Amino acid sequence: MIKLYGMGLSFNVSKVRYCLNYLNLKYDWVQTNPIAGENKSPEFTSISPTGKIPAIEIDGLKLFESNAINRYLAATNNSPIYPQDAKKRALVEAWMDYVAIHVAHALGRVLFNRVFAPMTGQTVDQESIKVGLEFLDKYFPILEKQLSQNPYLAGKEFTLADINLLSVLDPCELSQISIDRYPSLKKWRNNLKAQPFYQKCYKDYSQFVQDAMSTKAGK
Ligand SMILES: N[C@@H](CCC(=O)N[C@@H](CS)C(=O)NCC(=O)O)C(=O)O
Repeated sequence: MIKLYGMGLSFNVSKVRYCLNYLNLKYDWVQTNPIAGENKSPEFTSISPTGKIPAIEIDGLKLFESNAINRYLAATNNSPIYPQDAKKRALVEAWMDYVAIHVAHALGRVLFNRVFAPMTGQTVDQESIKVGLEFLDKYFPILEKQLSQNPYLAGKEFTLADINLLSVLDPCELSQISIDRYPSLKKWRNNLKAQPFYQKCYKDYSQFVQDAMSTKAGK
């Protein structure tokens, strides 16, 4: 049985859960909460040397980094969401990288300072919020253009790149980030949010936060 380590508040964990669901793979979800320091234990760092969630144990392999995990899951299941064709695969990789390196980083600034810092009593950095929003104002139009010309991020087919972006956008409402100005992006998102792989595991992100605050465990 696959073991997935992480907690619902992490959009990187959601990313892996969406992929597992899409591929119809069953897994045990081992709740691991960085807010409670559970990512520092020797047991966990033997699986994820960076101490970051998500991590996974599968077929004797201990793997971390959400995109690497999803690539492994899709590749070992011969799924077209990670195409075999080198050119198609390269485009999927390019959009995965763009989302993970640029979009997620900018959104993470806003999420951290508007949600996690107040939740955990850390200093809120207003400048970081401003910079994050400025970057998103540059990145969202690029995603909008791509999705106005293609049904999916990497082209005609649904791929890992879509799972990547979908999960990264999950905290938008909670972080007061609106994508209303981007109709193609919004339509693409609403369409995917209605799919079974998403519906099966998505619990409204704000509910995760409320749970975290009420239990103080963040699970
Ligand atoms: N690039 C990593 C990012 C993982 C990440 O930042 N995880 C956060 C939660 S979303 C975490 O574990 N933070 C705790 C820490 O860094 O100590 C991935 O895609 O898996």
